[in-house]
Amino acid sequence: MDRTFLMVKPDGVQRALIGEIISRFENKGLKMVAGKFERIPEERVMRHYAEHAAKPFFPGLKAYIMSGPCFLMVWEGKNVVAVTRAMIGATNPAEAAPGTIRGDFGMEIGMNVIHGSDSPATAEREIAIHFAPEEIAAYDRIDEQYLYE
Ligand code: D4T
Repeated sequence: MDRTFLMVKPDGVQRALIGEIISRFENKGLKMVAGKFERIPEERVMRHYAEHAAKPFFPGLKAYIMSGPCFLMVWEGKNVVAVTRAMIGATNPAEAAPGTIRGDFGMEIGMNVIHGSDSPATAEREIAIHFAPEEIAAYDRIDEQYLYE
């Protein structure tokens, strides 16, 4: 089954949105297979956002991600990367469609509540940065026969 890396960012944690966000993905039919609550160490923030390291917004992005604990997760499901990106919405919450997580819960690009991997290759890279293989617990959900044809 496909996997993705999702993370409730420090604003989402402080605004007590972890439960709401998990519920949306659970209700959709996706399956959480790993989760942990932590302040992400600088070294992993740098690896995670390596592609943005030279960009002008990077210092602010790094300070924001390290400003408090995040909730990091691995989720499974058919086409989970595309499905979760659609549920998360546009990068800028001001432009994100209503009904998406950023559209419903955010105001500005620098506080956009949640991260989701943007491709299967990115997902594999990000999962490897944040989780050891033994932290990921594969299991069957009892409703899977009514979620997938
Ligand atoms: P993430 O990676 O956080 O899920 O966001 P996206 O995949 O939707 O967007 P991104 O990689 O282009 O941006 C990463 C991160 O940087 C912040 N950001 C981005 C910002 O603060 N200012 C900006 O101008 C941009 C482009 C928001 C998300």
